Amino acid sequence: MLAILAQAEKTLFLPPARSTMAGAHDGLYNFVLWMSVFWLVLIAGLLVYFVIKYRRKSPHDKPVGPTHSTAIELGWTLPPLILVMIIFVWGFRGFMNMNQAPNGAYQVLVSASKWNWAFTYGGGENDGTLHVPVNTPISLVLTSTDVIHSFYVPEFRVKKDVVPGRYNKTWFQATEVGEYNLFCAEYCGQQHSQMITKVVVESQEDFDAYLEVRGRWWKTEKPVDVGKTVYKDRGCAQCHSLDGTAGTGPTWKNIFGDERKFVDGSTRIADENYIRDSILNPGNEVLEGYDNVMPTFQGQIKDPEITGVIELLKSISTKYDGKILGEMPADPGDEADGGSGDGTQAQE
Ligand code: HEC
Ligand SMILES: [Cu+2]
Repeated sequence: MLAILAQAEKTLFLPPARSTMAGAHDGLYNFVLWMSVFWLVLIAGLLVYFVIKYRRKSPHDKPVGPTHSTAIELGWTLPPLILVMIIFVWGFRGFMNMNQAPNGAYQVLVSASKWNWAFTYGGGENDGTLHVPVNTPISLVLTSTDVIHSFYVPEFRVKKDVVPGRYNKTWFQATEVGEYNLFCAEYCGQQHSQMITKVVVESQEDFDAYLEVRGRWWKTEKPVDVGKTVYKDRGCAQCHSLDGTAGTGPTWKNIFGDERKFVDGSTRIADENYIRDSILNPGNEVLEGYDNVMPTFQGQIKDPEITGVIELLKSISTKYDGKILGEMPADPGDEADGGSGDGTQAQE
């Protein structure tokens, strides 16, 4: 959190404007701000001036009541009316523009859940950070799997609620290559403040290359590393630790091969299918001592990613003594045990 604050460009007013919408947004904001300052100074100044000028100077000083003045009444009615109409028309046009993506905008599906973001692109590629090409209108279709979240990128001046059971829409067009913070701007539970990811704005070529890799990234990594990437990028790390520390969810250390106990009293050995079920239907078997708060990853996570998580869990469990996919041939020089962690159990 502090690191994010420190790296933000320091400015008294709005963060740097990095989308096509930001200019109009800031123009209206500054107009309202400076107009308010103008009236505040004028009115407060007149107030002080009148208090001094018309103060009661002696006990016999009796005020004369005000009389009617059409000119003054029109003077305090018409200019405010005109100013408010200017703000209304200006704001309404901006609002319509923010809600109407241009034709042909590139569409990204945004799925929010406690407490991470998932982005799905046209070819079914998905990721936990949002990549977009620069100078291209991006239309977002947003939905939530649990509670209300809100998609917020300050530099783009885009904020849209993400509501379960419906699709909200918004759009933006980034104007500069770079990385920007994406926040959840709707309090959504314990780890709301950690629900942060990045928007990576890149050239069209870099974006195409990114999508190409993203469509098959698990083929280029060992399953255990795929598992580690899933752990980080899909937000599993928000609730699960790898080192034995308990969090919102159980640690992943030493669960593979263990007998798990559920709130209804039943038990099950944590094998491959158990892990798969836990990820796709987390509500079916809720572990004893934990709340049923894990979001489902059905439709978001691909089979090779689940395999990756399974291999990762094997690699950090002393209760598992078998092979780890892709690990054995990878360390021929290492006399250890293929990564099961304690060096006593692998007998392959
Ligand atoms: C919001 C917190 C949260 C997030 C995010 C989360 N989980 Fe969980 N997870 C839990 C909780 C709580 C439990 C225990 C309750 C239950 O069984 O549903 C659990 C249980 C599990 C279990 C069973 C563990 C055991 O000890 O038997 C697995 C496997 C699992 N999660 C995998 C994942 C994966 C993979 C991800 C990321 C793709 C993930 N979880 C993301 C909270 C979370
Ligand atoms: Cu949220």
